[in-house]
Amino acid sequence: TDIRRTLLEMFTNAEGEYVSGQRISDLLGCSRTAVWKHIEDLRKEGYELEAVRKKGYRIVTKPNKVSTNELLLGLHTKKIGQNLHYEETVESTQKIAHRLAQEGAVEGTVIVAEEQTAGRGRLARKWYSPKYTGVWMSIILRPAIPPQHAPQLTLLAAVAIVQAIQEVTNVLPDIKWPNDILVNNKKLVGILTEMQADVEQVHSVIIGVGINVNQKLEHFDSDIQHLATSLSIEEQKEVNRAALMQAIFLKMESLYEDYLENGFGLVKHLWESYSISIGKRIIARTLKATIEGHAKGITNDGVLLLEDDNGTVHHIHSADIELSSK
Ligand code: BTX
Repeated sequence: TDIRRTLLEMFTNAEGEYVSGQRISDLLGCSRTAVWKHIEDLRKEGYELEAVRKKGYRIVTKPNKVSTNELLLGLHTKKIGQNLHYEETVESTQKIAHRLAQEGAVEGTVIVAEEQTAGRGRLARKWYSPKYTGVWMSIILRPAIPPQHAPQLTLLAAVAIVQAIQEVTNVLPDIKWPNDILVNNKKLVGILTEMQADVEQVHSVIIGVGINVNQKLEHFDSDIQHLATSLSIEEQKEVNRAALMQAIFLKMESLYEDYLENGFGLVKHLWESYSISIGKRIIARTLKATIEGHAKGITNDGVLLLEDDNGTVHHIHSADIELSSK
């Protein structure tokens, strides 16, 4: 696989021009026959390679996949994304992440799939994850923090994703507490943070990220068509999923390093700056009650502070919120 990566790097640098078989075999230090075999392997992975006598090989199209090769090529993180588990079809990447975390997977391990057949949201809701159209991944972190701080990592992930989207596309998303990323009030991203912990200490935090990237409106199931959107709907062109994921890994790693060193301050500040709900009048529906009032901000634990009309400040740990029309 190292050889294959070098080969891909070579073709990528050639930017669609031919690379001669001789040059490849010199650079890889293997025979022309071995080169041909590696080319065949790449073809099996979905790369379309053209071979022309006396000119050599050139890459015509890359597969529309977020395979390990695509993700590792040019990835400049230290940890996040460096250990990758790639699958075509899974029930849920969260499920695999839980198992791998238990088995001792290193920090920064990412599980990515082209499709999820039982992708999940919060409270046992469903997350639609159709094939080749989105980013469906779970990231394993192992911060030495108490369990009640784990929600901070949801907010950290949200900030990293917004920044990455702004870098890779022209879309300017908003964050809705606690875990939604919206464009024009439609859901673009869902984040689901789960953890393995005892009372005092987190063992692992598993951040599940679902991003609608290249779906067209008609790809969405009818029950979410009115409330969902994708990057390509907003951009009106296809977006490279691997490039987006790489940008997320980079942003996330730098925020995470700062978080471990200096605490939640920077993430909190950035998160509040991207949030559409803070400073507004909102309605929060918790499992027990519906509360309307002014969203004052978030605490250091990522808890939403909601002041009702009697001046009572409620600490909201989990709820669905919407902007109030009053
Ligand atoms: P949530 O509970 O906030 O949102 C779930 C709700 O969002 C659903 O009830 C539905 O209304 C709507 N919805 C479902 N699918 C989509 C979609 N593709 N786009 C927009 N809206 C949708 C959000 O939960 C957390 C989702 C995390 C998903 C990731 S994907 C990788 C990882 N694996 C896994 O099983 N879950 C996470």
